[in-house]
Amino acid sequence: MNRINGSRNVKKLALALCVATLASGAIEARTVKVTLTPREVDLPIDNKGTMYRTWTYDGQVPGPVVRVTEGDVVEFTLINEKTNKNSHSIDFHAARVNVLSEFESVKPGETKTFTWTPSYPGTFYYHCGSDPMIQHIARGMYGVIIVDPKDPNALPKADREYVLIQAELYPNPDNQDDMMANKWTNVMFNGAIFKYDPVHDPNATRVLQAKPGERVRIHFVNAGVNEFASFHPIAGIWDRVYPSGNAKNALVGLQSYVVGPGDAAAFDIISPVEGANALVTHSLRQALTGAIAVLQFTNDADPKMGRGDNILVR
Ligand SMILES: [Cu+2]
Repeated sequence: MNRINGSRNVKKLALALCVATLASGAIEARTVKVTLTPREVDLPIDNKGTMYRTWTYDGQVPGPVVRVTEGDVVEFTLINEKTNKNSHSIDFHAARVNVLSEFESVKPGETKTFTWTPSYPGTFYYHCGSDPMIQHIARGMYGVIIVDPKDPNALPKADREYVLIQAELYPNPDNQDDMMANKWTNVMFNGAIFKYDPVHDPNATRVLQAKPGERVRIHFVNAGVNEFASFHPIAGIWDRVYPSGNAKNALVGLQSYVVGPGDAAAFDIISPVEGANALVTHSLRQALTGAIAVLQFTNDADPKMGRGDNILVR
């Protein structure tokens, strides 16, 4: 294109060729490098700072938010540092690859790279799949990958976005039998009990924020490992629910929507009034042991909340 500098007609032809190339999909796709580094570390699992021996991506539970666009070439690298004791791996639910090669376990001290292209937009789960998978996930090896649609107008524009990832807490992370027997004590959003709920835990210091009238999109992932989630906004209604976060799956005016283990959906909510909604898993043993997040609607909501890095509130 840069070398074409002749008459206006030549420029028109060049533009037409360029558009045709775009339409045929032959134009070179954007390459995005994504690296995740498993780390076996102690992290707090409640607002008081009770520590738990987690296995993580990048030392965080959940792992980092991975965000790409439909059609990108994702060049992914997993670095399992030699200081780790266990093999780890990645399973991107947004990927269509060979499970035996791309998702294979990587030993401590080894690195794995593979390339893939997300062909469906949406909100997807990622997790470690190394044996025993139930323990690697229950210890904290999970996160979200958001694949934005190629068409920027496919979804109504969200004024704010938040990520909420649900997971059960098993008190002894070494006891795989308890995980198999579903003996959890609490259900957490984003790796801690009542993390965003000062109503049920006075030690909680964080809430999700937005202004009345704003469209708030919750990227909700159920990392399980065993329980289904019936996700409901107390004192609100989901304006739209998009199973797997895909615009073509739009559901309208729902009170709750079930997200199974290993599944994800995008939930849009708009509040006409100031006040709060409590986002809960309406299975009450789950809600009352930790799976409640307060979404506060105020006209002076912090403009940084629900944007940029603050879509997953640490
Ligand atoms: Cu792992």
